[in-house]
Amino acid sequence: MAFLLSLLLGVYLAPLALSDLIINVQPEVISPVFTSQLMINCSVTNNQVPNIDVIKSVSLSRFNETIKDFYVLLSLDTQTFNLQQFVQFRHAQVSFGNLFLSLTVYNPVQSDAQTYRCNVDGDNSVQKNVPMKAKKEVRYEPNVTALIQEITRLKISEDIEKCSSKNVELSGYNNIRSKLHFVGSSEIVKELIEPLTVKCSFLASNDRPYEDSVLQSMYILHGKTNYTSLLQEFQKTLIPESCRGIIHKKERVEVTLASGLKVMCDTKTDGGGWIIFQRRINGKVDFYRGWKEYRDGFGDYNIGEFYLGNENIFSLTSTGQYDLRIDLELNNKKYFAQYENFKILSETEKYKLQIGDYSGNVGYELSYHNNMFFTTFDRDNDVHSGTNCAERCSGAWWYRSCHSSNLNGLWGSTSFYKGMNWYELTEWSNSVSFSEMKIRERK
Ligand SMILES: [Ca+2]
Repeated sequence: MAFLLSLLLGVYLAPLALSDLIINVQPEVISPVFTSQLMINCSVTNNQVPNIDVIKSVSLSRFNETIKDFYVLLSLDTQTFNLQQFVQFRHAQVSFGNLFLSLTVYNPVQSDAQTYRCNVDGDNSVQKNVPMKAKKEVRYEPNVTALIQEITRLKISEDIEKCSSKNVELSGYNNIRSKLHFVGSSEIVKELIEPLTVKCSFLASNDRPYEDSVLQSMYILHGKTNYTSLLQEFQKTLIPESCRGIIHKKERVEVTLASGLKVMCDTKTDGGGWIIFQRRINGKVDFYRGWKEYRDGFGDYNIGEFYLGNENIFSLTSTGQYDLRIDLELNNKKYFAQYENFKILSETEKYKLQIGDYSGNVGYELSYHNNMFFTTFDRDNDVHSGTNCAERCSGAWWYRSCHSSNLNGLWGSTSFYKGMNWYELTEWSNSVSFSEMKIRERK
């Protein structure tokens, strides 16, 4: 039925379709940098034009500013197919056929940006040499911004299918100054004046070091998009979702995530990409605190000691699968424990700890605390009746009855049960001298 309908429509519409003289220019705007060719095409549709029965010639003219008139570039005698060329182009190609004429100018210059005109000349039953004209203007865009220059450089240096490994620095924008290290593939979808698209994987870095990031792909548009809005796009893309992909020469770097949460990333350990949520390196921050502070977080990135807050840890781990890594030091030796599938539940579930399989070299001293609630001196959620373990152990933890690890305990303490204990390493009467607890989303 649909076929029949379209057939009927086609038959019905065909006589209504207007035959015409058409002029096409591609592109309509030329620029010294991007335009490698300009094509002007004259054609007559359906082999006829109104009021002309016999077409005798098709010609192409161009406006000349000096004489303020059109002058003929090419003329085709449609009876003999004899083509006359009145102007010699340095780099151009002419093609013609049954009632069409086409001129392609390579590397057009500013003087090629003019109004072009197609002429058809012929006879009808009452009149001879009836003219018909169609005009189109080619405009010139000399304004090449710094960015477009960079794109051009990129375009020149690239390997059509592959992005070059050359570093490309976007200049002219003080806050960004991104360096693009292209490693992926690139595709220029449409060049010239059409929006230009470059698609690549690359590492971008800028003056705000924590926003260094690896980007998977990127689209650069120019033409109707102006410079500023393009760079805002840039900026937006540079805000990371997590510590994954943050590449930086500093091993610990503060990053504001897309969620607005400011975190410290471990960019080095086991390939980096870790969000650190607990860090103790110098004892300058008091970790003996209550429920609300452990919920919301405390400490200072500049001092280097902090707890990111249970609410934040819950938010982060409530979507996706995370590994937990604990890095410890004692007597200048480094140790680590790692757990798969780490998460903590919400506040209504008392930030219950959930961890999976252990690996590492310092013992699974957190396993004892699996499925325990978080306890602070002002919120006793442990299973030790008659005792608040946080109070007894001078910390805040997922205490059971009470602990085999106590990394929020007293800095440097050798008092039984109260220090930063990790039983296999310190037993209950010594403290580690460095602690970092960090999470990384599984790929
Ligand atoms: Ca208790």
